[in-house]
Order: sequence, then structure tokens, then C-alpha cells
Amino acid sequence: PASLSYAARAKKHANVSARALLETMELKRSNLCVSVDVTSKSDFLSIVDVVGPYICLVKTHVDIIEDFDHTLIEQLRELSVKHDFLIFEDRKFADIGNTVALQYSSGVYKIASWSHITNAHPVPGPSIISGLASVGLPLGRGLLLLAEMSTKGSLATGSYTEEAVRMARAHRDFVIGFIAQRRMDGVGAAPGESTDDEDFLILTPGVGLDSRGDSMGQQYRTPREVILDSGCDVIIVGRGIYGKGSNVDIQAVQEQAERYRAEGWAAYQKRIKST
Ligand code: UP6
Repeated sequence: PASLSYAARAKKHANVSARALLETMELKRSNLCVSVDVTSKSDFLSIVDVVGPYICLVKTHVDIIEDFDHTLIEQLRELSVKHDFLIFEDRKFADIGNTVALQYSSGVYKIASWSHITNAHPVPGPSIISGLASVGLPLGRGLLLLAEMSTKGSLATGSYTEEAVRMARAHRDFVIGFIAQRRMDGVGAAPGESTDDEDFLILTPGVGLDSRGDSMGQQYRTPREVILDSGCDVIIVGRGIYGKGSNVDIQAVQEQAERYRAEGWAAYQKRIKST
């Protein structure tokens, strides 16, 4: 899949959300997902509105918003229609099937009702996928497994990563890909097992153009390293776009979104031409 265009992959993908994401990427010429990790509703919405034209996906941590109420979700959905992007709640589920099904469907946030894509740690084993699928699959949602992390000293390496890919391979109707730092094609496959027909999307956090990390273990690579050298599909950028201070400079946010979109797309074009 690394050498195929997003459009060609969209045509073949069986999952509704994966297909919609790939189509949006092609249409908007964007493999940029912005991670909007701010704590006020008004900052959140103004950032989403200004980056909207440049992105294929918005990533949320809805539980960090101080003044959350469901008008936020309504406005986010309106913006997703206005600018044509999908929504990814970065919930990182990690519990038993029954509990994650409740956390996904219910509570204050009702994530499944508005988030096209969410993610889970594979640590509980395959039951986390069936628990989430019982809620998400009838709604046409997609799940990403965290096969690797961007942080220094991450334990998600080696056989853990391989097991994550095997778990996904057994649930390809609902698991559409991974949070990872590189392509996972064929990872963990048995000798002689053909994985040619699988197409997992790789969404990659830890992306920055002006910094190599933060003081809390985050590590950054450039869009080119991520998309061209490592074969990932979507760059996830947070502070590189909305800044670090408490005051959001909306003009600067727009400029950075444009810049990251252009970098990510150029790296993708180079990749599909070079293979
Ligand atoms: N994230 C990572 N690394 C992972 C998984 N998820 O950074 O391995 C998430 C963080 C944050 C975003 O929860 O929302 O991606 C990265 O933000 P940043 O670009 O501001 O560092």
C-alpha cells in the first residue's frame, strides 16, 4: 500500500471510515491531522475552524476541555461538514471489553456517536477489539491500535508490536490501522502467510518541524521522515501547529497548518513516485 495513491486505496477499503478518510485525503490533498489539545471550548473551536481547510482529520482529547458540553460536539460536527474532515477521539481505551464498550458508548462524552475513528491499547488482548466493535461497527466506525508510541522508553516494541498487528489482522472489518512510527505491512506474519491484501492506515504522532522533543519524553520527527522514509500515511501534529503558550495566535496557527500540509503532501507525492 505504501506505493499506492490514497485514492486507489480508498476504492478498495472495506471499512466506511477508512474509505472516507482516504477519499478526503485525496480530495483535499492533505495527510495532516491536527491534534487540538487545548482546554477551552472557544480556543478549541477557533483552532479547528482555522485549520479546517488544510486537514483530513481532527484529533481530540475531549476530556481535557474545562467547559465541555454537547454544544461543543454539535459545533465540531458542523465544522467537519463545513471543511470536510473526519473526527478522531484519541481515547486510548485500555480496559476489558465490557468496560470499554460502556466508555465508548455512554458517559458524558458518548464518543461513538460522533467520533469516526478512535483508538485502543492492545494490552488487554483481542477482547478489547470485540468490546469496542460491538458498539462501533454498526455505526461504521473504525479503530486504530497503538502498536508503537512516540515517547522515549516506550514499552510498545518488538513482540508487543507484532502481537498488536496480529490482533488487527484477525479483526480487519473494524481495525483500520495503527498508531505507529513506521509501516506495519507483514509485521508478525507467520512464514508463508500472505498479507498482500491488507491495507492498514498508519497514523503517526510525534511530528514537528522546529523541535526534536519536549521536556516530558515526547520525540519529534519531520513530515518527510515520517511519510517518505518510514512510509506512514497521516502526520499528527499538535503543538507544532497551535503553539505552546496559553494565548493562541490564530494567524500563526493558520500559517503552520498550511506549512505542515504542504510538507506532508510533498513527502507523499515523492513516495508514490519513487516506488
Ligand atoms: N500521542 C503521542 N504519541 C503517541 C500517541 N499519541 O504524542 O505515541 C498524542 C498525544 C498528543 C499528540 O496524546 O495528543 O499525539 C501529540 O501532540 P504534540 O504534537 O503536541 O506533541
